[in-house]
Amino acid sequence: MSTFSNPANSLILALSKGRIFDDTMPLLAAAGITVTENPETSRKLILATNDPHVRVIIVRASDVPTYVQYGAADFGVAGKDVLLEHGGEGLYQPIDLNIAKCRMSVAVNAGFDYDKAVRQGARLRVATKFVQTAREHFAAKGVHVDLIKLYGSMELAPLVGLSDAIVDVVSTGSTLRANNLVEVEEIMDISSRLVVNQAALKLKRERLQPILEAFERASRLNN
Ligand code: PRT
Ligand code: MG
Repeated sequence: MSTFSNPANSLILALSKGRIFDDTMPLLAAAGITVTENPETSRKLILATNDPHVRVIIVRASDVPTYVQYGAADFGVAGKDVLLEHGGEGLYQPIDLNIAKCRMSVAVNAGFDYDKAVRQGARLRVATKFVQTAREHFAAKGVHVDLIKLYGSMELAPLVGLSDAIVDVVSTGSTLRANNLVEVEEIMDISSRLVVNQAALKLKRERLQPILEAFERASRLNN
C-alpha cells in the first residue's frame, strides 16, 4: 500500500507547520539535513531536503501520530498533549526533544470560584480539545465533569457561557489574560517528542539510527 510512496530505502518525517516545524529544524541540521522548501510560503505538503532519501510531510499537529502509526511517515514530532489523546498505539517514543514547551492547565473566568465549586462537589462543564487528559485529571480528583469537545479557540467557551472551565495548553498565558481568564490548576508540563513507527525502527534502522542519535544529542541542549 504505502510501499510505493514510502520506499524501504527512504525516510519520511511528519511535522506540523509553525512551532514544531521551526523547533525541529535545528535538530535536523544536527543530523546534516536541511529542508529546501519553506512550508509557510510553499503550498506543497511533501517537502524535499538536501538528502534525497529524506522527505518531510506537513500535516495537522494532531494527525502526526496517525501518519506515523500507519507507516505513511517513518517518524514524526508531536506534543505530549497530542500523544496522550492519540494513545500512542504503534508508536515508539524514544526521545523527549524538549521543544514547543508549554503546560496543560485548567482555566476559568476571572470571577468564577473554581476551588469553591470543587469543594462543594458541583458538576462542572469543561470545554476542551483534550478530552482524554481532562477526563483522567478530573476523575483522579473525584470531580464530576461534563466534557464538551472543541477543536480550537477553547478560550471563548467560558466567555459565552458554553462551559465553566477549559482545559488547554498555555505557554506565555497572554491569551488567557487577554480574555479575562485565570489559570487555576496546572495538570502537567508538555513538550514535544520524537515518535517512530515500530516497523520502520526495525526495517529502516540503518538510515534512522544516525538521525535519532543526532536528535538525541541536539535535544539535550534544549534542556
Ligand atoms: O493549530 P492547529 O489547530 O492545527 O493545531 P495545534 O494548535 O495543536 O498545533 P500547533 O502547531 O499550534 O501546536 C503544536 C504543539 O505545540 C501543541 O501540540 C503543543 O504541544 C505545543 N505548544 C506549545 C502549544 C503552545 N505552546 C501554545 N501556546 N500549542 C498551542 N498553544 C496555544 C495556546 O493554547 C494558546 O491558545 O497558543 C495560544 C497562545 O498561547 P499563550 O499562552 O502564549 O498565549
Ligand atoms: Mg494552534
